[in-house]
Amino acid sequence: MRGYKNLMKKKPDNFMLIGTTGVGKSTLFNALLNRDEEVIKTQAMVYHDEQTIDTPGEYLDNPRLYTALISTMTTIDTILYVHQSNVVEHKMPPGLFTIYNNRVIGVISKIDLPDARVEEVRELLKEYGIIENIFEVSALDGRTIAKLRKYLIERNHIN
Ligand SMILES: Nc1nc2c(ncn2[C@@H]2O[C@H](COP(=O)(O)OP(=O)(O)OP(=O)(O)O)[C@@H](O)[C@H]2O)c(=O)[nH]1
Ligand SMILES: [Mg+2]
Repeated sequence: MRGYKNLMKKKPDNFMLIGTTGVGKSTLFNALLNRDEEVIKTQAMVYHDEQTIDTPGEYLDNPRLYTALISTMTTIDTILYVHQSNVVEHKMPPGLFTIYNNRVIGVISKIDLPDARVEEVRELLKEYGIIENIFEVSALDGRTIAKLRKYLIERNHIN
């Protein structure tokens, strides 16, 4: 029990969220960091405590804005790539996540959606080179977020 309480006090750090518009990045960001804030559309990079960064979906949707993502990657350890569970078409620029030595974690979001295609999205993530380290989350199920949160807090002790 004490271990659990300590974990709840700690916050994950040193990560950035990347994903196309509306996939649930900011909702996840707030849940991971226990931020009790209303989610509004992200218009610019949002920096929070200890190098935690939320990014606008447009930065991935628009190739002219990749440079903003890429320069931010140099400042953090872990990329959380968020992909919505019911979307199976998306063209990711090859190698975007492997430019630097970032750890990359895949997050399949909104798994509560009735038309979720989680296994197909897993296959897609594999094509992007994300094979292990895939988490399935729903903002409606705190346990799914807690699992990812725990992993992020403990990850530096795993490797
Ligand atoms: N059903 C469902 N809806 C969710 C979930 N997570 C987020 N949403 C909804 O999806 C919409 C977009 O969520 P955001 O967190 O703003 O998405 P975002 O990726 O930050 O979007 P941008 O800032 O525009 O890039 C909101 O209406 C959220 O309430 C989820 O797990 N399940
Ligand atoms: Mg957002």
